[in-house]
Order: sequence, then structure tokens, then C-alpha cells
Amino acid sequence: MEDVEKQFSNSFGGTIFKGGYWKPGNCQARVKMALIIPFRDRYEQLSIFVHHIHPVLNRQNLEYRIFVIEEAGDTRFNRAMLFNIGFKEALKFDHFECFIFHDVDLIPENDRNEYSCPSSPRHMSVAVDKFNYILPYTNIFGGVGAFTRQHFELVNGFSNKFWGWGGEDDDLFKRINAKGLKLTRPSMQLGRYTMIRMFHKSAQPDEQRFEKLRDSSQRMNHDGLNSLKYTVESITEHLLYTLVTVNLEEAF
Ligand code: NGS
Repeated sequence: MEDVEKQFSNSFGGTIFKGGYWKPGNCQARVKMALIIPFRDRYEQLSIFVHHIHPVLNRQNLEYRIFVIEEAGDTRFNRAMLFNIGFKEALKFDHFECFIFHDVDLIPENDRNEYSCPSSPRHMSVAVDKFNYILPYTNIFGGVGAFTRQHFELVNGFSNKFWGWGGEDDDLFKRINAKGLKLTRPSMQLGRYTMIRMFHKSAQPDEQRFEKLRDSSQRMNHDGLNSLKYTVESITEHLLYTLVTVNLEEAF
């Protein structure tokens, strides 16, 4: 990370401001975007990610800030809840209108895959090298997704009930449909991503994920942004990202 930071402060044209904030110097960006990354113990991937993503976002002339939401303690990883927290914490910083929910291990391959918010929710990572650049199943919403603030509030964010691996993104897909929104996708040429593969112990699957998925639509109005509970341990503005470290409490 130190090397990446040096590279940005020395040779890069447009300096990134503290906290991983940037805006174009010669024009006014149309929207302010918050890029939210759920995180725990993946520092190598995070340095590779920020090294690649800042130049892409700068070339797209966006105004944005990168938020890394870190789950402290030894509760099971809850990717969805960290996204919800990122949404709430980002709004304490600024009036973001657009939110990109992004896994730390996905690098966009095409600069024209726009990191902004279209008129309906967007699944951006449609062609990942790990899946031989095809969609593994039609309703997949994993990896990278974009929402306007209004649409994310309309679906009440993600469910907070998925602990461990799997299901939370499928649940979000159901929420989008339940509210009559239509998921959009870039073409398979634009939505290409490379996965940063490293050896890590992967999270244990949530054994109850299929049961939880069955009653998605009944839960969505009272399980999400409006039932979110967490405590913030610290907020640190690093050079290339804002780190928000939080504690969660496992509840079902
Ligand atoms: C599905 C999971 C999704 C996940 C997708 C791809 O099976 O949450 O695999 O995962 N759904 C359930 O388990 C119900 S991946 O191979 O990218 O880790 O996003």
C-alpha cells in the first residue's frame, strides 16, 4: 500500500485527496458517487484494487470517494450489512446520489464500463474471468452493483440476515423485482472484470441461506436499512480510501 500511495503522490497527474476522494479539476461531475467495499483482512487485494480503480474513475471524470467498510471482531462476515453501513456512513460525509457496491477482488477491464448510476439498478460485473467471461446464472447480482440513493432506499438496502458466504446478492435481486425495478447490465464487452486471486480461507457458507431466500419479499420492509445495528470503532482517512471499522452483532 505504501508503494501505491507513493506512486499516486509522485507521478500521477491529478492528485487524490485524503480519504480516497477525487473530483475533476476542469469540469463539474454530474453526480457524486460513493464506492463501497466490504472488507476484512484482504490488504494485498485492497492495494491492487486502489492502484487500478483510481485511474479508471479519474479517466471517467467522476467525483467520488472510496469507502472501505471493515468488519472488526470475530463475528461471521456479513457482506450485505457492510454495504448498508457504507451507504449510511457515506451520507454522513457528503450528499452522494450514486452508490457502487464493489467486491475488493474485482478489477474492471474496460474503461467504458461506467461507474455512475443509470436510471435503474445495474449489475456491472457481468463477465468475470473466473467464470470464463459469461454470466454463471441469469439472476446473479454478485460482484459489483450500482444504485441511485433513491432506489437503494426504496428496496430498504440489503438484508442484514446473511452471515457467511452466499445468498445476500440473490436476496437483493428479489427486492429489486418486488419493487418493480428492472435490473440493467452493460454489454458482455464492457462489463469485463479480472478477479485478483490469492489464497485465502474462504468464508463458511450461510447454511440457512436458501430458507432465508424463500421469504425475501416478506422480510424486505423490516429487514435492511431500517433495522441496521452496528457500532463504529474508528474512521480513518487514508491517502487512497476512507476506512470505517465497525462492530456487528450476530442476530437472526
Ligand atoms: C451463488 C450464491 C451467490 C453468489 C454466486 C456466485 O450460488 O450469493 O453463487 O458466487 N447464492 C447462494 O448461495 C444462494 S461466487 O462464485 O462468485 O463466489 O454470488
